[in-house]
Amino acid sequence: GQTIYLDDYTAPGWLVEEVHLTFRLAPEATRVLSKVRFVPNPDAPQGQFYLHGEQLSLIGASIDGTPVSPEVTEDGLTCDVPSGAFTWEAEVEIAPAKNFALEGLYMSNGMYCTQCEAEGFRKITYYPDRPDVMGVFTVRIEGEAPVKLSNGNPVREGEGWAEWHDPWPKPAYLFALVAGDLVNHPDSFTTRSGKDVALNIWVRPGDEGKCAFGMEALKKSMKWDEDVYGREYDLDIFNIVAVDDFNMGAMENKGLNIFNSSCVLASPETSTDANFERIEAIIAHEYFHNWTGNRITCRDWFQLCLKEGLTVYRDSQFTSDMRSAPVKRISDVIDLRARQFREDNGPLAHPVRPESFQEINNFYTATVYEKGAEVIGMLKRLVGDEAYAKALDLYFTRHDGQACTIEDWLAVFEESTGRDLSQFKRWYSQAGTPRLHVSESWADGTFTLHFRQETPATPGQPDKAPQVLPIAVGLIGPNGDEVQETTLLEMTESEQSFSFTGLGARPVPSILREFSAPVILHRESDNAERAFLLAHDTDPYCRWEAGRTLAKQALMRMITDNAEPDQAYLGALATLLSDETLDPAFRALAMALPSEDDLAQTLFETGHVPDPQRIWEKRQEMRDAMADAMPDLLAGLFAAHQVPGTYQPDAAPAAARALANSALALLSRRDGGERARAQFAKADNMTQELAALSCLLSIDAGEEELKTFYDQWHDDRLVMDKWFSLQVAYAPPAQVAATAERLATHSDFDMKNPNRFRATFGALTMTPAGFHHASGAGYRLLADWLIKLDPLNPQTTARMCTAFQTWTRYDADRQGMIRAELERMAAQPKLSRDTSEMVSRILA
Ligand code: HT7
Ligand code: ZN
Repeated sequence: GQTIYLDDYTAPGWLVEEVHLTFRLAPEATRVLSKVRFVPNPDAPQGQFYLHGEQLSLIGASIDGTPVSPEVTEDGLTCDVPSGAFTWEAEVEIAPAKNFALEGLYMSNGMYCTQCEAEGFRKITYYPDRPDVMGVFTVRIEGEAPVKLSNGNPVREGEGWAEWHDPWPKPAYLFALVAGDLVNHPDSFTTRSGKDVALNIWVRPGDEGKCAFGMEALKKSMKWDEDVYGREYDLDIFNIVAVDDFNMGAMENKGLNIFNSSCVLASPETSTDANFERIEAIIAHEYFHNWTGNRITCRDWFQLCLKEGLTVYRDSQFTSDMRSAPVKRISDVIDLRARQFREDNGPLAHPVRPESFQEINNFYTATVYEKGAEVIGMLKRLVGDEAYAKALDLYFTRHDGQACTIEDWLAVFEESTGRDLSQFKRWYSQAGTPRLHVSESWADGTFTLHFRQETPATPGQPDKAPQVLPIAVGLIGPNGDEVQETTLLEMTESEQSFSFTGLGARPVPSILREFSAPVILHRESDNAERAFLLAHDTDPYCRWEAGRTLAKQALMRMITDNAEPDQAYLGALATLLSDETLDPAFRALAMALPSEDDLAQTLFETGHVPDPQRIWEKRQEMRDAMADAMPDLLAGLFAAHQVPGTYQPDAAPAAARALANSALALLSRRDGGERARAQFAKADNMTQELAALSCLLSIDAGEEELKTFYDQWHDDRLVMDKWFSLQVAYAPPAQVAATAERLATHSDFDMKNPNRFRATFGALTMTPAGFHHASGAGYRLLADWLIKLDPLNPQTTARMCTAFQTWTRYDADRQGMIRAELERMAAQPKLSRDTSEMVSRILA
């Protein structure tokens, strides 16, 4: 494949003033007529006129009304054009019903919809499909579908047609069209300057009862963005559409957000607490893009983190404000380590701003999104809240309507704070997770922390320079009182020491409070000290981290030395769980053991070869030990956190359910599933029903309930996704691959639906002892299905290849088997660019 480099960026020769599109919709032969006013870019040489276009049949084209015969290739066309402004017209034909890649214009359950980010618009018509070309779009939709939607405001409509006009210039990736038999859940919002905005969530008939929660989330997001960032909505209407067949979570098209139905439809009966929280966050995320992404967009796709890192950061602030800030922070750290650190530690590591790619769709990654958000969090920590607000105001006023770069972003911070951010900028260019080593010394009332940072080599980056690390630190005295409240240390050198003077006794340091930088902290410590921090630290993240480290050390000793479950850990955990002053959600998080994948990585980094089966067994043994060590406490927690009355998805009842269900999972290991069976039988909401069913399946006792669940929910596609993944996730390791294989033959399995494919095969890859089973059946099955999916849906196929990214951790046999599967995939004659890039990067 051809590699594209950030350094090769050149400005577009031609800019777009206006675009008029007419769609004559038909499943097999949609006609798209385009009329585009091009003007020469005064700041760049014009060069050869080029329009992107893929999988289009060109019917005809003209310039200023005169027919032309462009030179058409597989990925675009060139044409001789006048030297001044001109009007380009073209007619193309496309077949949305045959588009299973879910990019461009496609059909989902009889409904037309589009997905254009990153480079999908070129599958709709010939156009300069790059984000730095922004035009004003007017769209006419012709067809039988009763509902026809596009970006911006509705202009006119008649029998069989509708017209939309978006006054805000936008790049083609934000274009959207939806047409189908849809019903809406309407509402409205009055902006702070008094403008009324019509709000709609459009869904398939039958789903209208699942829109209310999403609508509330939207209104909360609109209000929050006004209150916290001073950003108001800028059109008369805001539409959200739920689509069943979708490659990702949702898409922020201007004024017409399109959502994977799993990320917007919610009801107590069919959605879990986790689903509700995720839906609220994604609605907020897409809405926030209206300013960070749409009004200010990216100059080129290398700048993706400019909009994604900032918008993830904004949605995490929103969730912290709506729910519990400490719980959100700890959950984000868990996710970051599970996804981004995993990426950073392997062959797919890349900088937050990549410098080259073959297929941009492969760079919608945890590094661009989640590490990109961490970088913004660090910047805010370093400059302070007030300076951050000032810099953001400057960013919005200076760059409104522009396509920007990370340089533009950092410049507003440099100018508004007077800080030199040249070293900080390494966070955008250097891949890999810094390791931060810390040791301490104590003399004459002075406590000194000695830090050393190093970042391991990553693909293409053998040597790393020191980064700016904001390290939030507090000190706890021997009696458990905080003797130094949180202070921010700014580390810039490879090695650096910081002293605290005038202390009466040697304190215990609480380091990296709130997880102030995305690093891996290495510090010699012992169980007594960790238990002390778990009991006394005032910072919830550090407190949770002390517990996690205790658990991890205990599990590591069980795996490497055959040690018994650590009583010190079990005792400290019991003390924490009994503390009724602590948020139940925090306690539920503290009860969760480090994941199998986390343990595998730590084993690998400490010179061991991880054995997935043994890791699984030892985690099970620890869970049995937890159940045995505190049966009364668990029973008490379970009983005390039952939530009476009507189900509400809010943080407080959800937290109680989380704690009760964590207790239930352990209790079920010893009560034969009695409590879980009772909970399943009487559950009136999906959180309780699913938790109970999971408990039963995990003790190999849920056959009956699984059938009941199927009978109850076989008509609900989102609940059926849960039915598919549960069975794979809770199968005994030796049965995991066989279960996924069997489910793929079920009449409800549909490989064309990414949610269903992920429910089945994503669950396989996220069940390490099953996926990495010594037989190799997991590897073979995944490769078989990725090979089948690739010709239909390259994006989802490529994304799921990441299951193999940790392969070099494992033993020679497993490595050999994985390599063979990757090579088998690579050898497929027509492998997509997406999958081919991923496979070759993983193998490199
Ligand atoms: N900006 C969007 C990213 C995206 C996407 C969404 C749906 C389908 C395909 C897609 N490719 C890229 C989603 C977001 O970050 O908000
Ligand atoms: Zn986004």
